[in-house]
Amino acid sequence: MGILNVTPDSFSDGNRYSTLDAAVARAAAMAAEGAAIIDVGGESTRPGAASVPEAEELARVVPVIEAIAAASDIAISIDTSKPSVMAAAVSAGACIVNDVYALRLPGAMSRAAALEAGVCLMHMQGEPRNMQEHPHYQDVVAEVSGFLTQRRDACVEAGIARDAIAFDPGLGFGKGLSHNLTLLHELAHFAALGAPLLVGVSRKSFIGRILRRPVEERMYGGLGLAALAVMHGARIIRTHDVAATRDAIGMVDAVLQGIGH
Ligand code: 7PJ
Repeated sequence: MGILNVTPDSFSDGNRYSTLDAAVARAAAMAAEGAAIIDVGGESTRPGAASVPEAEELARVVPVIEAIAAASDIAISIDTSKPSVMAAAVSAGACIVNDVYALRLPGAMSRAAALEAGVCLMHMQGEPRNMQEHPHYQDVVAEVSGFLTQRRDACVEAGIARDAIAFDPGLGFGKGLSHNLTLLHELAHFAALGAPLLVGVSRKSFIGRILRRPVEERMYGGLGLAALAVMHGARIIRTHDVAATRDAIGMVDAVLQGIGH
């Protein structure tokens, strides 16, 4: 899953048309590098980020999704928590709803069910504005997996197909360093919950804390974790660095598949 952030700061000059062109070109480049899914996001969920008004989020993501869908048949996911954005994105050509709130906002779950989209349920403690202030768990693996399976049960109850649901432990979302490392160490537990497991570590700050690297120097650390995640059963890796990630996980996959024997 290649990350396509469509926020004014992610493409240099902030002009809507050049931003659209740049976003579509970036999606095409990630597809050529071997992405299977393009994850389009118009609201930053980084720690401390403010929320974006609905009209602004729609204006950012809908034209980009329409343009990608017109140019290719790659799967498109929409990284949003707002029911209206989910609906507009699916109308524009997205087929997956990737929600860091796991469909907890009012109306989100029923909307996702009505859209018949795939959904990714991610765990987050708190909300982006304050989630890194005091992350706290008794047993992070049990609490995150309990949350995900409860959300899945609620989704199935709401009419979402069980096999349309993926899980994500939400690395960096209301987690301290030791929580992130524990979740990665215990990933096989999440893979065994019976939903495809999505993992996003690309450029995240806990990599920077361990390796003492600024954001632009975290790719190798992320590749190590992507390989670890696939080794322990992850099926989807969300990344900014598609070509490098494909090679890293391609080798892990070859070992797991026993290619060459
Ligand atoms: C994730 C995400 C993630 C899923 C972001 C960033 C912050 N969606 N959206 N999983 N992260 N499913 O890329 O650093 O880890 S935005």
